Amino acid sequence: MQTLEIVESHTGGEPTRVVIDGSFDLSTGSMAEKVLRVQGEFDWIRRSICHEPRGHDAMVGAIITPTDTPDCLCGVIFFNNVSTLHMCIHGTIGLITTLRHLGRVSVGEHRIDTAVGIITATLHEDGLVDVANVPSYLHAAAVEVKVPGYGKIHGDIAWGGNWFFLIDGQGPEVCFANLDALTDFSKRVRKALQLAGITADGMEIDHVEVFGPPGDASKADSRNFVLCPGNAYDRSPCGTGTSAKLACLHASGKIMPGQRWRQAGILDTVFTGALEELPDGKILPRVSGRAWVNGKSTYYFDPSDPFLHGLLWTYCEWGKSEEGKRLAGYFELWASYWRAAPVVQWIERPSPIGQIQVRFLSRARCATILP
Ligand code: PYC
Repeated sequence: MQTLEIVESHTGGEPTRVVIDGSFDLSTGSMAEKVLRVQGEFDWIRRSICHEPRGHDAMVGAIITPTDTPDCLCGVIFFNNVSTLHMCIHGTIGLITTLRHLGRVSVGEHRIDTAVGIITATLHEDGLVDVANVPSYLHAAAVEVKVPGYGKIHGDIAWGGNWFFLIDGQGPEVCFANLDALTDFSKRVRKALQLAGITADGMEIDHVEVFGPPGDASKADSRNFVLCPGNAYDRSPCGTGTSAKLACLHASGKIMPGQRWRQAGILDTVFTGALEELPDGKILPRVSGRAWVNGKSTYYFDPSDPFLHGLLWTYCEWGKSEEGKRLAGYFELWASYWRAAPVVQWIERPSPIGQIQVRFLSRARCATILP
């Protein structure tokens, strides 16, 4: 029977499942080609890890790959409940902590190949991991977007290994009690960006990061809430989001090389950031945090299990228009390719567009829930 070996960890509350063994081969091709293969041929690995019944929406996974890039320990491809991620710092901290747990790395610097470039992770004796990230930068400052229910919101668009829309001091107060309100606000912001056609040079801004004052100013400089692409919130302070924040602070002259920025997340766990200036005006962020290994699993793939690769659970928002219905038709074709059957639900909202939610379940499960 097919199996996957997984080591589990969390970094400041955000989980990472690292695949350490399994029956798949990613030994050839560039990192970009490997990412495409993970998105297609090996998407079952992502779904098995991040979808129910084994996973949940906040789950992040990582596949270790060989790499030809000189001096690199390995390659890594991160993914979440909707797709692959460009980069992930909490996941890198989890990866290095996992490899140390397995006796595969020792204290010191390790270069790692990712979908967006080479990063360097430094493991310290006490378990702290520093990640020197990919070059980061502010793309556009104080971009205005009209958000239904909130009016005009201003945010910065920045790259920190993923694309972020960073909002400071607007929207619901950034505290754990406001999780639902922060999620709703951030989803509306992302939708408004999409509807207004605001992108980062054509790339979707799929993370929204809202900032407020820290709960305890002796421990952090700021607290954030980060909405991830699949609508889960980051339990950690989000390392790529912290990198994007460092780029914005640097662009507005609020932080200098060598200064420290302590970013708390919504659970008040903290990542510490600092930066170097690069000759092209970008910055090189360095983000530090700790992870804890908290499990090890063998996944079994019994062909008679209707959910062996997880519930295929996709959420999309299209206008309730002929175009939307046509796209829903494509989904049905796509689902039949994956031997799943979609349940299409129309959800009416008081917004300029209607929405459809498409849920894919295996045929066996659908038979029991479809009217
Ligand atoms: O820590 O960079 C990060 C991250 C990205 C998405 C979730 N965590």
